[in-house]
Amino acid sequence: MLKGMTLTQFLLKQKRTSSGIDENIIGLMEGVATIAKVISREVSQAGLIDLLGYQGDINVHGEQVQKLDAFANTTFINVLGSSGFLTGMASEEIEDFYAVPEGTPRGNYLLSFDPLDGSSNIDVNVSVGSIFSIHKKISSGDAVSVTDFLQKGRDQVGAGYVIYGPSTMLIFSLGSGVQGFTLDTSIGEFLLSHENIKIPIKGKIYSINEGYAFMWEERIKKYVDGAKKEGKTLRYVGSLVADFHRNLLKGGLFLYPADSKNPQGKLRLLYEASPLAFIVEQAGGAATTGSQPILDLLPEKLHQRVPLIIGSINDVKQVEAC
Ligand code: AHM
Ligand code: MG
Repeated sequence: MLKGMTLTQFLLKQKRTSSGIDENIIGLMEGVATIAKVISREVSQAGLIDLLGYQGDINVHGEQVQKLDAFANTTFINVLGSSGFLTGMASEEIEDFYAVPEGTPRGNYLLSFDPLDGSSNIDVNVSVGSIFSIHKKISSGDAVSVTDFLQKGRDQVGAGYVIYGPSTMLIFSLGSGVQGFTLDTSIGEFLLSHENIKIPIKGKIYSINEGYAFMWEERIKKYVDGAKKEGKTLRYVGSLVADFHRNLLKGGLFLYPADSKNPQGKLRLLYEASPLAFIVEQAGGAATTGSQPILDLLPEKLHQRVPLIIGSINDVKQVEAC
């Protein structure tokens, strides 16, 4: 029973027992935790202070006001960009990848991230999240290249997300189970609250934007009709991390399939689908495009979109059977 451990204590313990965890991964995860605390602080004050303006607005101090997703993106780069653990970063908010400049300490890892997913929900005080994925650099030489980022999800060294909800939680896996830490704001520490998370093999919840039903392919219609007949409940926040997190703990299925408007799907492979697929498989669930496991896809470009069907293993199988 490790509950109550700080993140640092937990990572040091994992390092003693798992050969894949080195000081750089510990430093990287500590960096992610710092980023989570900074973004959490800003998000929690979003309704109070003038943070909701668009980029280009000027606040009362005469300073440029950043949208929160731009703020979150900058926080990732400021905290980890010169940490010495990374050679490059790829973000949903940046067109090209960020290469750690020459002369700045570099490490052997790459971080792909969505700094603030679901940010359209912030204005109405609905939970949002950050999602991240860690790979090892594979190209030779010092410079990072785009192929370093275009690795299969299965080759992730680790992945996770932060949910900014009633409490802030950091959920991650370094390849041996999924752990959940909750931020105790009174001491500023993430404490282990959800040890070795397992997703129920079958859930009662399905999560999909049913407004798009007229654009779905037949098998999605068939699955959703079946789910209703089985008496399942529809829960859809419209904020991926919130929808995924609920289903991870309670069991269920999240679907953002390809449809006639988005034939590639909407969600991004590198920063959304792949890290959550890593988490769900580590928790005993599954993630598919509908025809292939998400983790087996070899990305072709940084901002590639993908259909995503993710959650309890029997529910994923049920869609595949359609
Ligand atoms: P974003 O990356 O622009 O924030 O969009 C991703 C969000 C997810 O959080 C959510 O699952 C999805 O978009 C909801 O899309 P829709 O409004 O089409 O249902
Ligand atoms: Mg996103």
